[in-house]
Amino acid sequence: MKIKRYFAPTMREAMRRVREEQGADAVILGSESRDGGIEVVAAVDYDEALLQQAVRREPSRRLSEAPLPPITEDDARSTPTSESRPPAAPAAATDAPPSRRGQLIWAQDPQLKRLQEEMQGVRRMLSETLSQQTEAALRAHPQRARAMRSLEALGIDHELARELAAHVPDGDPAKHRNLPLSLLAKRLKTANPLQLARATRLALVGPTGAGKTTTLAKLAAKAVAEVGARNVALITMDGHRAGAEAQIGVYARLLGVSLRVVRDIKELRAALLACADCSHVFVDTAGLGPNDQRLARLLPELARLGNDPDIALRSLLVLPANVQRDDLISASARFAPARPMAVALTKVDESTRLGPAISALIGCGLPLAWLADGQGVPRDIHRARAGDVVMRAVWHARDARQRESTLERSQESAHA
Ligand SMILES: Nc1nc2c(ncn2[C@@H]2O[C@H](COP(=O)(O)OP(=O)(O)OP(=O)(O)O)[C@@H](O)[C@H]2O)c(=O)[nH]1
Ligand SMILES: [Mg+2]
Repeated sequence: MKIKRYFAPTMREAMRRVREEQGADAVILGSESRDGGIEVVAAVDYDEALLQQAVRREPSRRLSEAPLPPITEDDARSTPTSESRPPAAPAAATDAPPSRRGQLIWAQDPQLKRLQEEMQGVRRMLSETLSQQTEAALRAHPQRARAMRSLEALGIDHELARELAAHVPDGDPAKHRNLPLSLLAKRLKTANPLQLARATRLALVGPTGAGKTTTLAKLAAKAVAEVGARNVALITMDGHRAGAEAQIGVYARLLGVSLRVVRDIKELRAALLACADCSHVFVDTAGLGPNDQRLARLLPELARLGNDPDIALRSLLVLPANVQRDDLISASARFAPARPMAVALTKVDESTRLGPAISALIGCGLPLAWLADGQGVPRDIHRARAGDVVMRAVWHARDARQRESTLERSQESAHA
């Protein structure tokens, strides 16, 4: 570990010097205001075991020697308070032999916890101040303010709307009228058609009732139209819930394709190998609640089947558009262990505003592959194109506004 002290007139300048000399991996061990400037102690090749060993030698100095997480640009703008300022790590730590035995659990140290909470408070305060400043700057700029309003009217998340509106330049407002929408379309990732076409072994995962089985039937019907029923097979992992097997059984019969029911990942693997002659295989998974341990076990196992070259199973995350952005974000995090290649957004027809779903997709970074807008199989499914999705969001918002004003008018006339 190399420890070095930096003295600069401001924290920002000190951080710049640390980064210049020690690079982005430098860990800030402490900072202190003195002699009209800031002293920062930073280390590279930092080994927590070395530091902990030194701490065990001098228990009374334990907290003060605790390392802080790397400081961000935002933190660098703050001046350390006397309470949140740990002094530098001891030079003795540098020559201690590495050891991990009897490791101190830093996160459980109550004083360190308090320090972390203070740091988070400062960070929150800084980011709020910055966002208020940015907001004020945006509001003072009529075109950006208009852009923000138009994005928020679609249901786009406030932060994202602000970020996009900041790119609207000065000048002729008529020229930039559609710019916010095209900026939004650019941010929305859509699935690569080639990758989608190559994903011929596809498992549909997603929250309960999201539309997995219906979407599977739609995709299978498309495949049947392309390659014929003999080359398409369905597998379901949802054999135990009442009516689940019957539901997919109806689709299999209507499409004239084979259906296998499997109980676990081992049987799924065998079934996929048994379908080697089929060019397209679709796997339906059971709707399991967020706290169901079977879901936690299943998802990484599906991802592992993707690594097996004989199987190459891919996952498609099915998410309903008619729920809140936060629900979609938490669902995408919950299903991340399956490593989904893309998203099928269902129930678009039931969603009054598409902005929350678009914001969630941009937030989670998964590409959008399909839009489903009804129960019709296979009619109500469409390949997602960013421009079309944004235009649909505009129509939905317009319809929602019209419905709201009709409702207001009818309420007014009822009161008259
Ligand atoms: N309006 C509308 N309804 C849909 C859409 N997709 C699915 N549904 C309906 O949503 C309900 C649930 O669909 P399923 O396909 O059974 O959902 P699932 O994810 O398989 O459900 P579980 O297996 O119970 O988790 C059914 O009534 C579907 O007809 C859609 O795009 N629009
Ligand atoms: Mg289902």
